[in-house]
Amino acid sequence: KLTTVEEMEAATNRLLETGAKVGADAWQIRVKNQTPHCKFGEQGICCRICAMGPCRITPKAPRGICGCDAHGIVGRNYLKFTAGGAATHSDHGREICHTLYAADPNGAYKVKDPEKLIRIAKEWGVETEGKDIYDLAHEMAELALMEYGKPFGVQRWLKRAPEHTQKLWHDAEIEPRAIDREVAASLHMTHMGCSSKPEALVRQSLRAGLADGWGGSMCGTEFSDVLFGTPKPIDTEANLGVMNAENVNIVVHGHDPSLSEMVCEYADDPEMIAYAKSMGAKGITVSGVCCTSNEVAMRRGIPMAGNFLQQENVVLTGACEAIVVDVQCIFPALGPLSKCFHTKFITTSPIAQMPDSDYIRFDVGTAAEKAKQIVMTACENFKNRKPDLVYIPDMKQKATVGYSLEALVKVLDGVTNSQVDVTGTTKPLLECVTSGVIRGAVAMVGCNNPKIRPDYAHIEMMKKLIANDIVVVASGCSAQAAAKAGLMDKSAKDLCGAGLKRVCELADIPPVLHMGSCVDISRMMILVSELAKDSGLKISQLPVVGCAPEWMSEKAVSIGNYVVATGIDTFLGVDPYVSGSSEMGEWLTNGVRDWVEAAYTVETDIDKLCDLMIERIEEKRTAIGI
Ligand code: BF8
Ligand code: SF4
Repeated sequence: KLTTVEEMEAATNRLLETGAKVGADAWQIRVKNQTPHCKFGEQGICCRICAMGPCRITPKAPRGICGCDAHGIVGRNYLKFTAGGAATHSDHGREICHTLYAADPNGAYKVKDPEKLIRIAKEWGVETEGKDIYDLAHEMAELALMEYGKPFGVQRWLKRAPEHTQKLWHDAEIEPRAIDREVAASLHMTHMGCSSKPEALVRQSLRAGLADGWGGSMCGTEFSDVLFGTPKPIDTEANLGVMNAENVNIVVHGHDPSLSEMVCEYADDPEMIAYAKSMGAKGITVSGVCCTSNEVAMRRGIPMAGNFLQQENVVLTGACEAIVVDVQCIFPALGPLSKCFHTKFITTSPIAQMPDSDYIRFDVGTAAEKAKQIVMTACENFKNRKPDLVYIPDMKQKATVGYSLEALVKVLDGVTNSQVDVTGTTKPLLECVTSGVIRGAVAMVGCNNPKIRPDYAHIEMMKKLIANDIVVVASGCSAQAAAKAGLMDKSAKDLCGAGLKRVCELADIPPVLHMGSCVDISRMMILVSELAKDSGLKISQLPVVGCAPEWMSEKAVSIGNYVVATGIDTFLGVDPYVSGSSEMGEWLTNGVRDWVEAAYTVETDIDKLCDLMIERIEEKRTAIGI
């Protein structure tokens, strides 16, 4: 039985009652104070990039002081939005490269997947024969770091794309060069007195997005796998019920697995468990929030406490000894909120420093000792719990997660009826699609946003898609919404159409496949590239679409741009502040198709959005005669 959004909301309301008792603020309250939002901001027609402004576009004032019109202002804002996201994902990827550079057989960080490292090294033309694996790791890390600032050439990873796609990128002049260069060029273009032509701003948005998805994020994903292991299917659980009232609860939140992996490692250490017991607890439970949760769930089976808009709920249980964060998507609200409870809000990164937190600076050199310090701090905090404030909603679902591309190819080998040797490729999946057993695939990604009933869009759309024999691959907070509902439990096959149900049974998989965190959308880009190469079709011809129904972050805009630029039609449930410019709307929903064979659809009615995706998938099937 699925957990419904209504049940999740009832649990949240019960937690908000605890919050009210201790005078806690909550996003549900703040959103009311912020509504209605500023109309200029919503439409993207406010400019404050120079000190002659801010300028706002109205019928009486159709141009800013410099003469820029609504299209230029909306376009610049959109490019800045993208650049913020590309910088963020890519900097996360860079941190992973630095961790790889510091990998040491006797240190905190080891190479857990040497085969994958060697595979990538060969792909990059690096000599591997007779080389010590750690020497190779350091050499590869340095090469990857050079991708961020190299003066000449384009991203190495682009070669993974089908030739046709590479040609489209080349012809449209959107092949990403050095990752940092695309971010810097975007900020240069949006400076006062540079670009105000929508076409140019959209083109650079695609390019900066590609620098993320086919650059920084791909570094993040691939080298995280090398360091921490390539995910394989693993069982876990999801929703607040994974927290344990009798244990020390440590919640890891953020994105970079360098921190969370170490915290998990030490929380599992017998010495630390004994320490927790000495403090009166029965043990230690680590659970996760947001993408860091996806990372450790996929590699260790660490349970998922919740997604983005559930982060405050973790503290509201009154049973969280420490919420340990690194970077991105962390509410500053956690500071004051933790002060209403005994919870320690532990920040660890110079990139994300917040008031009312305990700052335990974490770096690669001191990772082990800092992780131990964090776990001990949490244990020592157990005695400060206020028992009358403890309430953990009894709500969780089983989930099987960990479908990296490598794992996915392996499980689908079991599905093929073909006589030809197709194992180790995407051909079994293609066979299911061409025969119509599966109609197509949707990549469901992205956040929660109070503008959409939280998790509702993710869950309802997924239910409808799988009932229509459309397989769903999910990442980020969308994946967690699915897991919380029960859609990543293998028994969810009973909600599928007959074809998809059969595939789930044969391959022993759930119908919604967990592909990881948001940087792992790079895995999806490789998957579609392989599907295109194995089928001889263009990526844009595959019956595959992308969807971010509840997105909120700059990263999501960057993702949208690289997904579209890779040839995949992308459906958004929240407008990216472009409604103030008809020209920008036209470029994003239509014009870009001439360059990359795909475009955006924005539709805030979730039912309609889902129907549009199903229609698009069927249109694509018809077009290739399947
Ligand atoms: O990178 S889905 S709320 S956690 S931005 Fe953030 Fe959005 Fe969640 Fe991960 Ni992605
Ligand atoms: Fe106004 Fe132009 Fe300055 Fe923007 S760049 S704030 S539109 S004067």
